[in-house]
Amino acid sequence: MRKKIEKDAGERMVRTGCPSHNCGGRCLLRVFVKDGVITRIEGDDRPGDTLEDPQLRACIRGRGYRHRQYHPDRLKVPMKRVGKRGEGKFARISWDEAVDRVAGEMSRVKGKYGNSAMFVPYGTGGYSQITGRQTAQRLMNLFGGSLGFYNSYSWAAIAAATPTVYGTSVTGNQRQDWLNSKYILMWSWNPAEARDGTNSEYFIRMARERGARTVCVDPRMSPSAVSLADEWVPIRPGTDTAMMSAMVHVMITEDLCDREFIRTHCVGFDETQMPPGCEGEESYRDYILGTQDGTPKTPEWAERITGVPRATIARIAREYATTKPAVLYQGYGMQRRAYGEQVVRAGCVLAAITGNVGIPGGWAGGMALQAPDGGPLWIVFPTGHNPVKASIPSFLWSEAVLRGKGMGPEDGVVGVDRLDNNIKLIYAVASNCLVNQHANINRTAGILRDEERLEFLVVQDNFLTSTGRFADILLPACTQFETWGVEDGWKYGDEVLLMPKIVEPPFETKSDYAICAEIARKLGIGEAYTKGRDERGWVEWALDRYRKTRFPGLPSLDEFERSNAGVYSVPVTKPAVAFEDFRRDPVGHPLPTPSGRIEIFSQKLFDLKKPASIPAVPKYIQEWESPFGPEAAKYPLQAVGHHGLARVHSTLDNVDWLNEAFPQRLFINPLDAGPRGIKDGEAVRVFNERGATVVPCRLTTRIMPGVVTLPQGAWWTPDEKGTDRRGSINVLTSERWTPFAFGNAQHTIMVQVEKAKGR
Ligand SMILES: Nc1nc2c(c(=O)[nH]1)N[C@H]1C(S)=C(S)[C@@H](COP(=O)(O)OP(=O)(O)OC[C@H]3O[C@@H](n4cnc5c(=O)[nH]c(N)nc54)[C@H](O)[C@@H]3O)O[C@H]1N2
Ligand SMILES: Nc1nc2c(c(=O)[nH]1)N[C@H]1C(S)=C(S)[C@@H](COP(=O)(O)OP(=O)(O)OC[C@H]3O[C@@H](n4cnc5c(=O)[nH]c(N)nc54)[C@H](O)[C@@H]3O)O[C@H]1N2
Ligand code: SF4
Ligand SMILES: [Mo]
Repeated sequence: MRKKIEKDAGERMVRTGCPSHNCGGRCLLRVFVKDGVITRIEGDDRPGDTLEDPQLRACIRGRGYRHRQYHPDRLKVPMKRVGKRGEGKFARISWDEAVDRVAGEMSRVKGKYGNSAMFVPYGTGGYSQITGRQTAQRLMNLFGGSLGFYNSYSWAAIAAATPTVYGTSVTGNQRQDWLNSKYILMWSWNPAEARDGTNSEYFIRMARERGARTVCVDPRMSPSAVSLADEWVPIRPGTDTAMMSAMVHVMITEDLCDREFIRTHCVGFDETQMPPGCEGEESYRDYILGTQDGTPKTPEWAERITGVPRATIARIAREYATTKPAVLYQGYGMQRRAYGEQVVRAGCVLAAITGNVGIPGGWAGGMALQAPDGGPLWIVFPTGHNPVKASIPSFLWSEAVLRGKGMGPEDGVVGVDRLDNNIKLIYAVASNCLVNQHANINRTAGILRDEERLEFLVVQDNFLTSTGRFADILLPACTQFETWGVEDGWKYGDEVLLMPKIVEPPFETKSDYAICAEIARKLGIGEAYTKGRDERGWVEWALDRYRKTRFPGLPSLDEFERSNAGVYSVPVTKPAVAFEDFRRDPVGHPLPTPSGRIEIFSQKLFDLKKPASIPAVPKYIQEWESPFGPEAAKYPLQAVGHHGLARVHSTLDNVDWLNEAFPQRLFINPLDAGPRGIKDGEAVRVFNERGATVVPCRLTTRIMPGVVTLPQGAWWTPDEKGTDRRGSINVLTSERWTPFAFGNAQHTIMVQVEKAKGR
């Protein structure tokens, strides 16, 4: 059947990287085109699918992409706001007028306030190098710069906490090495649903076939728990550090730690190895045994907090400590939470004290960028130098709109002592992070509505998103099938995927690059912006870079295009193992930490003198919204907004196929639904003091009692009373950030659920 389609007269097939939009993967698609229209999308067909170089098999989102590509609601022409900001009323304008207006506002704001009043926010929709936010960042940088940001909505706590233990985030072995493992703890990790590198779930499956036992620790019986795990351990969200601490308690009392490795490779485990000047301070062992605080972190203690039976905790501790080599993989859900730094550090410490660091089949935990050099994610479209030195944590942009001037280190500001401006102009490209994906939508919408506070907002997207509704100028970007791009792996793998322009941009849409280049021309910096290159020219530039720095065998762009291979990959024959040298010779190959060793006790954190929120050893700290706090009286249920299969964040929420397969639902346990009189499929109202959403529910024992979940990313759709009608989790989430990383803690919230009145 497939062959027949391929042979259709006039039809051509193009292999390309999936547009993917920060979906956690990078897959190969075969796109069939007839008469300038995409008619069908299929997956990787490369022969010789091996463990060393597996096919990059597409998921339903990539395969169903046609219904995004040809969606009737695509933005077609430039528009300007005609109603009040946020009302969503727009009128068509010409490209000339749109470009004039954006360039004019950039010049005005620069003249009145200076460059530091402008901002290009976090936004991950365009991930093919020559698309997305970096095109606007280059424009800004050439125009004198804009307020910068650091960290991400994905990995803030894990990326900040991992180096406090290891001095680096490159703590991951290449994934083929999982096949050497005998025991894999998938902690808050769900690669069968929330992709974490194309093929991660495949390698886990292969490891199991070779005898590894796999355990999933997650409040949800996630698709990974169902399809990849031998055991599901439901855990109360935000309490993982308590379970990990109790596991250490078992290991200490039953003498299961790798004492020799601790002695030679770690600091701060016990009183014999405290950093100079900290000799009398609480060591990790002290914390676990309760020598100073009087609370031994026993499995009994942890059972009350985590809901995991003490016997299970003790058994998992024994299994992990004795079945070697073992992997404790940390997903990002557990760190997108209050005090998310602690669980990351605790997981790394477990790996260290069991001696699983630096050995084949082991795993150091934490951020786990791919050894030996951090893997992909390291060449991007050149945004150039940002002359504005100030930078804020990505999540704190709304604070910088409200009260930027004067914000300093206590708000995570780096590069300057204090910000000299509030944000006055935002240029959002491929970002729904101003509204939909940011926390506390009702609050954020209020901030954005104020036209005196934020003076100008330009949004560049494929659709009229909830962020777009607040735009003063809306610019229609074409999709990634309609321009040139290039991709590397998301986090793992050694591939380069070519994304040739497959069809023409429809209506008046243009590529992100072309739009920014026009604005640059208007501002008199057109030449500097393009350097004479078009989108294809920049792809050629990127391939040259990859060839020089990582992939000497990478073909030229012409060859690559002619071959229609779509992907260039380097087989992994000997998977790299992080910290191998350090393991062998800790003195000759010290870690880039202050002590050169694995820092179970961090003097750097100790010196911050915030022991209650940033302790020097990893500790369980009750979250600021918790079933154990007073807030639970009104809002007794913990709510998580997990990353579901149907979407990439808010992208693809409007695709009918995906909606049909995975309708937006609140997942709730029958034990919580029953007393509330809620039946399966009924509409429920989920609310707290920040907002409310009405959405149908799914009763399921695949989520533990006391916890509900609503897949993140549904488009905020408020009714006339302000109640969201689509199940958008961020009407409920909090803008409060984590203490050390200044990261988003969007998974930490308490809510109440009731039967919806009326419809
Ligand atoms: N299908 C799909 N895949 C994606 C994405 C997508 O939008 N859709 N997004 C991609 C991106 S950008 C990212 S950053 C990653 C995100 O990847 P993650 O952040 O790892 O994804 P989450 O779904 O937030 O969390 C993973 C799991 O942790 C569980 N969890 C939540 N809180 C806790 C907790 O306190 N303890 C424990 N033990 N488990 C907890 C959730 O139930 C979930 O099953 O995914 C990538 N992959
Ligand atoms: N409650 C809660 N909130 C979360 C999370 C969570 O777990 N829970 N996860 C967080 C995480 S990990 C992330 S990464 C963020 C993601 O947040 P965002 O980076 O904002 O991602 P999306 O919501 O997918 O929005 C991307 C936008 O880019 C547009 N787009 C796609 N391709 C292109 C293109 O080529 N050009 C242009 N101009 N536009 C394009 C899409 O239409 C879409 O509107 O969300 C965060 N928000
Ligand atoms: S995992 Fe991502 S890159 Fe792969 S097909 Fe799905 S959406 Fe595309
Ligand atoms: Mo993310």
